[in-house]
Amino acid sequence: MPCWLDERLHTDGRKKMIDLYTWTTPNGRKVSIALEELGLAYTAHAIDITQGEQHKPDFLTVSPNAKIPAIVDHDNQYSMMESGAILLYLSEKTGQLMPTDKSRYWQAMQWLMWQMAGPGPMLGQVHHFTKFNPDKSPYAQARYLKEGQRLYGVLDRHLQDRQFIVDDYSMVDIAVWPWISRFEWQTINMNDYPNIVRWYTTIAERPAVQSGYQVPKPTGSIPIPAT
Ligand SMILES: N[C@@H](CCC(=O)N[C@@H](CS)C(=O)NCC(=O)O)C(=O)O
Repeated sequence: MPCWLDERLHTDGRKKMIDLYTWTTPNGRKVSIALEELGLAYTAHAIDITQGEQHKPDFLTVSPNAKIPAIVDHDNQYSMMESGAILLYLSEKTGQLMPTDKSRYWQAMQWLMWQMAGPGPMLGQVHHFTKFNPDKSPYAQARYLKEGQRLYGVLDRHLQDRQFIVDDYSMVDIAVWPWISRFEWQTINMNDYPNIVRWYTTIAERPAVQSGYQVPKPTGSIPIPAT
């Protein structure tokens, strides 16, 4: 059973260690997938960002920037926003999913920062200008799609001779993967990125990814490119 589907309390009455505040988006799924991979018991709270719930005062005490995801760890009362920081925190807490070798660690950090500064915000703009903008803006649509395609190209070349982004499967793959899972919204032709398809479909088969993808509510199966 996925960790988040359990009752809020353990059978002995203890409160679960981590509260996760999230929605069915790439940044939210990074953290639910990481929690599933690590097997940490958590309670998922849906913050429906389409209804403005991210602006409610209670949520702002956990996430002052009014965005999901955020966590509270009842082990130490840490409260954190920003998905990259949360992934690094969970890795340090458990000693898993980041390289231990120093040079590999910094390689991983480099690609994590790339995700946070590149695919995250840029593909987010692609979603808005190609899918949601009711007025259509050819300039904005072309600008962000071109940058999105460029970032796909960077990742595809990097994966040419690697199974995962840095050595073994890590927080870096977990950070990038949910953004690629929106390739249909992004109107990306996955046939142009065969190394990404191989990497993406391998990760999509992981049970923890399949569970974490459906948090905080089921949204249908993971999109798989028809190549
Ligand atoms: N840099 C932040 C970005 C978080 C973010 O943009 N979250 C989006 C959902 S993916 C959100 O909460 N949007 C609501 C809003 O902008 O009002 C992170 O990685 O956690």
